[in-house]
Amino acid sequence: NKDKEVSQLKERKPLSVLKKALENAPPARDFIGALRAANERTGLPGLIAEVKKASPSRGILRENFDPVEIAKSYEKGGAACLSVLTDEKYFKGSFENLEAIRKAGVKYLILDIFYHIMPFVDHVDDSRQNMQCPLLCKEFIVDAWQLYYARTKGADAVLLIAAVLPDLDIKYMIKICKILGLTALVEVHDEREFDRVLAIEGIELIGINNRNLETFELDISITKKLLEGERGKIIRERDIIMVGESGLFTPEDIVYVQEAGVRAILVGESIVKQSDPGKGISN
Ligand code: IGP
Repeated sequence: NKDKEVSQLKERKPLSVLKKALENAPPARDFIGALRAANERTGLPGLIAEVKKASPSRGILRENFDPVEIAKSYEKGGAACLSVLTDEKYFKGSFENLEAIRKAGVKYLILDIFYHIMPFVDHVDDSRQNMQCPLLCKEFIVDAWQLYYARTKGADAVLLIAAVLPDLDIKYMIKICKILGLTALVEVHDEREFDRVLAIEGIELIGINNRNLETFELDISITKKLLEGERGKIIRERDIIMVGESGLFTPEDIVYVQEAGVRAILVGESIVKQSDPGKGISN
């Protein structure tokens, strides 16, 4: 099964080649810092906006799918971070999309107007206009090679799914993430997974997926259920940032998970379907 999951990475460059490529790479961006800052600034959960073309449960979500346009629109609309599906098999994503978004420039209207009326002011277009949002690589990660690979493609954070990874693997991958400067978003769906993850040292960011990855059943009360009582207390004591993931559509849904204790949310379907995805954020 593991082999099946990673077979999409048809050609695996040797680790030494990836390490070499990372020697001169700029440092990863601060994913958690961006979420905290957005949460403090707005009083609402920081938004991780997902660039998602399709899903196994919903089929094609957007016909004219231009990942870079969607990403720019999200950033302008106020997203704190972006999540980019790279899994091809189930979500029709790709690492090319991740790389393209990392390299894309955002045109800031105000700057454009400023340089238009003051053309004699020195400016370097491209570096100044790179997108700022840290990027989460949304992939089924089952081995450390994928962490290095994600980092060479521009990821600042990766998803580690407790349902598919034994504790030892999570611990090991978290160590590698720290070495690479990557943030790990560790995803859980039930009490058992949550307790396993809470027992691991060095966890800073945990996502509660409201969708069961096997049955696709969706229930946002899972976020609330998992954060009640003792577990919620541990989270607050350790200042772990919780992310409410999946099935969030209305302002009421967002208030609901915020009151349950999340300081960030991960939203795909409801915004990627809008004709203007960035505007979808404020609606
Ligand atoms: C986004 P939604 O319901 O807003 O489109 O969900 C995100 O939570 C979802 O894509 C997701 C996911 C995952 C996909 C969360 N965890 C793990 C694949 C694998």
